[in-house]
Amino acid sequence: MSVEVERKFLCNADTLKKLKEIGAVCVGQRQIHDQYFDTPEFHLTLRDMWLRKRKGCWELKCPTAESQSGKQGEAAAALCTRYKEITSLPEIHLRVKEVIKEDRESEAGFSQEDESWVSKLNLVCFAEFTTARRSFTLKEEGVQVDLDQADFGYHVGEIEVLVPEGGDEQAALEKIRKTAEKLGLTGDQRVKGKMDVYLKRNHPEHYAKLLSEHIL
Ligand code: TPP
Repeated sequence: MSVEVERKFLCNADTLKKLKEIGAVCVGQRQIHDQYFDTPEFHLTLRDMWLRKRKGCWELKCPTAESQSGKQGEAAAALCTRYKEITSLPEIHLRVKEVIKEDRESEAGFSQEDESWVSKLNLVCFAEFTTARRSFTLKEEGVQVDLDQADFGYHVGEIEVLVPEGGDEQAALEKIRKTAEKLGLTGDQRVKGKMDVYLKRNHPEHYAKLLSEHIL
C-alpha cells in the first residue's frame, strides 16, 4: 500500500513548454474511465473515502493519519493532499464494510467477476467520467506530472510522488515544492480536483454536504 502525495495546479498555454524546459519526459497518454461509488447517504465520501472502478479494477483512496496535519501545517504542505491507495479487493471490501457497518454479515464473494458485494452494501455509482491524461516523469526526482482533461470540460494538472508505506512523506512534499517552483506555480490557493467540479455541476446536494463537512 502506498501513499500518494499530490499537488494540483491550473494548466495554461505555457504548461507544456515549461515541462519541456525543466526536462520532463512524456511517458504516455491514455484515457481513464472512472466510476465512483457510495451509498445514497454518502457514508464513504463524507469520510473522505473514494471508492472507484478504473479500468475494471477497484481502488480505494482514503486519508492517511497525516492528511489532516497537511491541511493545518506549513503553506507548502497545505497545498498538497495525501491519500492511501488501496488496490487489494479483500482489503477494500473490509474497509468499506467497516464504514458502512452493515448489520447482516455479507456472505457475498468479492472477486473481480462477482460484484454482488457492491449491491449488498447498497453502493451506487454517483459519478462517471473519462479523463484524457498525459503523464510526464522527472526521472531524477521520482516525480510524476499528469495533465488531465476530463470529458466534462475541466483541465487540471497534478504533481505527484508515490511514497511506499513508511516512506519519507516530508521528502515527497519537498520534491513537489521544488517542482512547483520550477514550473513557476505561484498560486497559494488549493486548486479544485475533477470531482469537485463534477459534483458541483451534477450533484449540487452531494457537493454542498461535502463542502459543509470540509471534505472538498
Ligand atoms: N484533491 C483535492 C485538491 N482536494 C480533495 N479534497 C480531494 C482531492 C479529495 N478527493 C476528491 S475526489 C478524490 C479525492 C481523493 C478521488 C479522486 O482523486 P483525484 O486526485 O482528484 O483524481 P485522480 O488523480 O486520482 O484521477
